[in-house]
Amino acid sequence: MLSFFSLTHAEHAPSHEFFRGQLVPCHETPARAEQVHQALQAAGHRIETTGFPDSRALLGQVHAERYLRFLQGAWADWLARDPANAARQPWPSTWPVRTLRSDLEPREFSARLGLYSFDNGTPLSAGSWAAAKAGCDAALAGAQALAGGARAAFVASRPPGHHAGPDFMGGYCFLNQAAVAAQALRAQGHARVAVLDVDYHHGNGTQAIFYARSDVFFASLHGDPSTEYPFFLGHADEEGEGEGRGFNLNLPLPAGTPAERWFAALEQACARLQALNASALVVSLGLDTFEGDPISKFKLARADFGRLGARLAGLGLPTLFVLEGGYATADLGLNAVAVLDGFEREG
Ligand code: OKP
Ligand code: ZN
Repeated sequence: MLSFFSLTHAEHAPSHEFFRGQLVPCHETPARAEQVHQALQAAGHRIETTGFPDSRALLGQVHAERYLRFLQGAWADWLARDPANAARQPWPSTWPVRTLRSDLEPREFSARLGLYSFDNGTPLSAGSWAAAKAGCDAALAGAQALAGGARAAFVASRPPGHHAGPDFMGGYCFLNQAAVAAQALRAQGHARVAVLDVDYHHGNGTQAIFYARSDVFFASLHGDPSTEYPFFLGHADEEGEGEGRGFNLNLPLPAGTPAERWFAALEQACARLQALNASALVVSLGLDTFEGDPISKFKLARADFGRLGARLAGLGLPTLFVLEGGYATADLGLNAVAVLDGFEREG
């Protein structure tokens, strides 16, 4: 399958994250993308690494301008506060939760970081903007490949994007690559685009971006947010609002869910997507549903990823896969290739 991979991902390389009460080495590492890149090459997939179009205009359609301005300048602002910050990671410390104002942008850097974050689990580094933006450019290149007649394409980007909402980062995500891809497909003339999110974690950012829209249907299979991250969105009663009512489908599943039950939920998502007549599909391809994932609790095996790819090919839609999570780094590339090979076998 034609794949799009920007080497710029490596510029996003923070060292530590907060995890279960401690600072630990980041789970979301450059090595993840390297593994995927190597596995794609070894399996003979064609990989484009340069010459991607600029997604900046599309970014302005899925993210707020003031958030984009903040994120693009964040590292320079952090250094301006103290040059020694080059060796430190910034963290938010104050968040504008209920009763506090989020219409104003404080001047203090850590306060702005809190304004534009929903967790303290999204470490920023010097190249975070560059890496996330390059991933969006790759997503646009992938969408253009579909417009050019490709049956499917894979965007092997990192950091992931599905937790990034209109004006916030979180869950290792800064810019929403899948949302950019969906928006690009809309601009190509697809009247309704489906985003199917199969990452272990609910794609709260993507849901938020499209929640009031009927032209982009969002469906997600994920760990039940009553116990699993991101906790505050992803419940079954979230069905969309206004024009978007009926165009959001959450299928939360308990931690520990085995493959058969997961595939039954996938059938529900596929049925809705077909009933709604989507003409193009973006798959937020999180591979942290793998049984060996260190931070997630579903039980998919490598062969299940092939089955997933084959099932999605059966929908018969132009399909863009966008990499999201997946932290069993040594298996990540093979799991990604299993999805793509399963798709090509069937499609
Ligand atoms: C990103 B993706 C919070 C630690 C929790 C959040 C997991 C983000 C997963 N201090 N980590 O959906 O794979
Ligand atoms: Zn995830």
